[in-house]
Order: sequence, then C-alpha cells, then structure tokens
Amino acid sequence: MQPISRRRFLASTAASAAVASCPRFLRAQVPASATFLIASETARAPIPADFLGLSYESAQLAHPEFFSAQNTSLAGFLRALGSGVLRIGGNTSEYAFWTPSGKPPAPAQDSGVAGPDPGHKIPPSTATTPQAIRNLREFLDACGWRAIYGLNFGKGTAELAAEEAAFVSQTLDDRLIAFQLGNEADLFHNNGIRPANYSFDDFAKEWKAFHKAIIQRVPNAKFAGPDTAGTSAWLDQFAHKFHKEVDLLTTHYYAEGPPSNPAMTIERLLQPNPRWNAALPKITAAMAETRKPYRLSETNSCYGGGKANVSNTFASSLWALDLMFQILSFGGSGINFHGGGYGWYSPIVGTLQNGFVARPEYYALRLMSQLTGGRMVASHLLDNSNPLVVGYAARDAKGRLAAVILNKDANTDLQLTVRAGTSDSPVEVQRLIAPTLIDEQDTTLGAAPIGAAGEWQPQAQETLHSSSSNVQCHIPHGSAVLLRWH
Ligand code: BDP
Repeated sequence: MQPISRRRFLASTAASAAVASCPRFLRAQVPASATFLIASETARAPIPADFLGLSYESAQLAHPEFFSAQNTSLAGFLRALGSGVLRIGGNTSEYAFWTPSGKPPAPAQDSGVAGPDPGHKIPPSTATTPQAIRNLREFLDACGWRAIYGLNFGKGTAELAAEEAAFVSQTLDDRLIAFQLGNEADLFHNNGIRPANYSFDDFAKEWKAFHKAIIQRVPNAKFAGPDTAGTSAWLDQFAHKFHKEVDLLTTHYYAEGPPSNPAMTIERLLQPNPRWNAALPKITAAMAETRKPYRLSETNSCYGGGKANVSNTFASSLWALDLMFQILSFGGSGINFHGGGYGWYSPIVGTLQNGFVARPEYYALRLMSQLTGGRMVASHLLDNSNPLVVGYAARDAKGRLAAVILNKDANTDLQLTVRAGTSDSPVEVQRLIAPTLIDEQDTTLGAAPIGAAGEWQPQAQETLHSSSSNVQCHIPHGSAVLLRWH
C-alpha cells in the first residue's frame, strides 16, 4: 500500500490535471496561487541547536523509572530531535516536595505517568527523591538533552528549594541549564496558592529570597524566569528588576482554552492569534532590555489539559510548526511543548509498560529538527491574502537553503512559485501531511510514519526542478512542505 501522503498528493495533482481539461470545475477546484521570494543571501536570527524542547509536570518525577536510562523508547523520541531541552515544572511543581530520605509515599496515580495537570483542583502532593534526579541525569545523557528545572516555590520554602537545588545541580551538572521559581505565579492570586491581592511586588520579594537561599548553596546557579502564564507587565517588571540575576527569559502561551469553550475549534487554532501577536513586542522589549535570550518555556494548543479532537489532530502539527517559526522570526531561542501521559496535546504519549507513540504534533518538531543549528533567511510571500498560508526560509546546519510553506487552509490547494535566486539546482520535497486536518493517526513526514522509539525512514522524496530559478510546488490544502535545495 502506498503511504497516504503520496496517495493523496497524486490524487490532488490528478484532480488539478482533470480540472485543466474540464473548465466547468475550474472555479471550484482551481488552487490558489502565490509566490514565495527568498532573499537567500540575507541571513536572519539563528535557529539554536537546542531550540526544540518538551515540558513535563514535576509530578512525573514521583515515578523515578519514567525519566531513566531504562526508558529507551522515550529517549529515542527525544534524541531524534537533536540536543533539546527538557523542562520540568507545570502546576504540579508547587506540590512536588523534595524528599531526600528517598522514601516517597506511594504516589496517588499508579499508571506511572503524570500527564498535563488540567488545573481543575489542587493536585496531589508528590515526592521528588534523589533517585529520581539520578535517573533523570541518566535519561538526559541517553538523549543528549539538557534540563530547565522548576523548584517548589508555591508551597515549599526557600531552604528546601536550596537543598533540592544543591542536589539537582550537583547531579545534573552540565545537563542543567537553569532553575525556575514559581510556575505561572501571575495566576497564584486565583488558584489558591496565594491571597487574591498577590502582586508582582509580592512575587519579586519572594523570588529574591529564594534566589538568595539558592545562591548561598549553589553559587553558580543559573535562573530562568518569570515563567508566567501570560506575557503581561510581569515580564517587563521581572526583566527590569532581575536582569542581573536571570540568564534566560521565559513565559508560557496556550493558544486556546478552556476545552469546554465551543469556540475552541481547529479553524480558530489555525488562524493568527491576536493575543500571541500582542505578546511579541513585550517579549522583544524584555530581550532588548536584559540582552538575555527568550524561551517559550511551556506551550500548547489549549490549556486545561487540551481539547479532544483538536489538540490531538493533524491540525495541531501545523499550528506547532507555525508557532516555532514565529518564535524564530523574532529571535526567540527555544520552545517547550507541554505534555506527558496521554494528555490531548502531548506530542508523545504512552507509558513504560505500553510503549510510546508520536502524536501529530511531534511530526512538526521532527521537521524542525532538520533545521536546528542553522539560521533563518529573509523571505516574503507575495500575492497572498490568505492568513492561513505562511512561509519561512532558512539555511540548515550544513548551510543548505530550505523553505517551509504551510497551507493551513482546509479547502484550497496552493500552487506556489518559489524564487530562491539560486542556481537551477534540484529541490527535494518533504511533505508533512495527513488525510484531513482532523486526522489523529495517519500523519506522515517524507511519506513515512514515526515508529515506537522515534525511528523514521523518509521514503523516496519528490524532486522539483527549477526553470529560470523558479520552482513550482503544489501544496495540498491542510498540509506543509519542507523544500531543500541540493
Ligand atoms: C499550564 C500549567 C500546566 C497545565 C496546563 C494546562 O502550567 O501544568 O497542565 O496549563 O492547563 O498553565 O493544560
């Protein structure tokens, strides 16, 4: 059986050919057209080698075998993305208690996994033991990844945080990027962690006290923050106050939510998001003020644990791919997709016992992993008025020119003319595609699925040939392509 993406592409090109000889269908089926201009000599922001990342709940550490060398399948998925960043935190970081005695109470859940906390109620307290941290180190070694580690700021004490930080720092060593203090402290005023009048000044006072206690135990400790839910005035205030103490600026972003909101649909997810667009100038201002890098330390499609039939569909893959490029376009240094367990938006789902599976979102990360270590390149999409059609250009780590075009439109194919101003070298095409945007399990990249330990063997690629340095590329509705010049 031919892989689905190939089948579908052939079907769609056959349909276009039929359209050409049958004018009465022209209006309904003719693809939209646009031109993508690549200024191949104009380099933009770098695509850091460790741009890609995942985020897991601190509660996951209560099952020390999960992030351990034993979990070779999950490690395979991470390692395949290159040298990424594992961020440990989330709501449950305020309920994860450092337990140096190493005798944790039996955790409440017995599945061995902690998915995204839906935030409906106070999560159960969990114990983080030295064994969990030692195993985490081995896991990071197996993946070639580093970690951002959230300490218990909400319900813990500065002393306990310092004690935990000392052990984590010593054990993770150069696999540790930074500590974070407080997960979404800008929401502490309404989630029961602090009184309703909890302000940035209150947070800053506590942050300073925790920082001081940790620095006393770990003088070279590095910090990321503020790790707020929104990109609000708190980022600006934090950047201003702690530019000397902080090494990496971080905030979170969930495109939609709560899942009960009927307006939270695939159609809306794929549209440009005004809230996110409004956050960008605040982030770039904070980067300029502190001269520190920015990382979107926790993100996904829909807070509240995600939305069934939206967060787990192929549409989430296109959403994630676009978001990654948006971060790169303003000079952001990384992104961590939140997940774990069987959460609706988790890029990888499963357990040690059942094995792991790549959700559509993971395919977007896999596409991006082919460009990390490279640079963005200036580009313009011309003659396009559809906000669902976007394009980006880059050079990969080997300096090869690449373009990624997303046609997020659910109905209209795109016939794209690409002008790269390069010689007439052949262009390799890798498609990110599924039968429909709502599909949950037939995503392919390069006409191949991703296996149970992250293995992926792209099938024979299509090759496009340029004529007068123009390349013609057909991009079916609801799909994306990676073009690479040889
Ligand atoms: C974020 C929390 C994370 C949750 C997520 C969600 O940091 O722990 O899992 O929201 O609600 O705000 O899905």
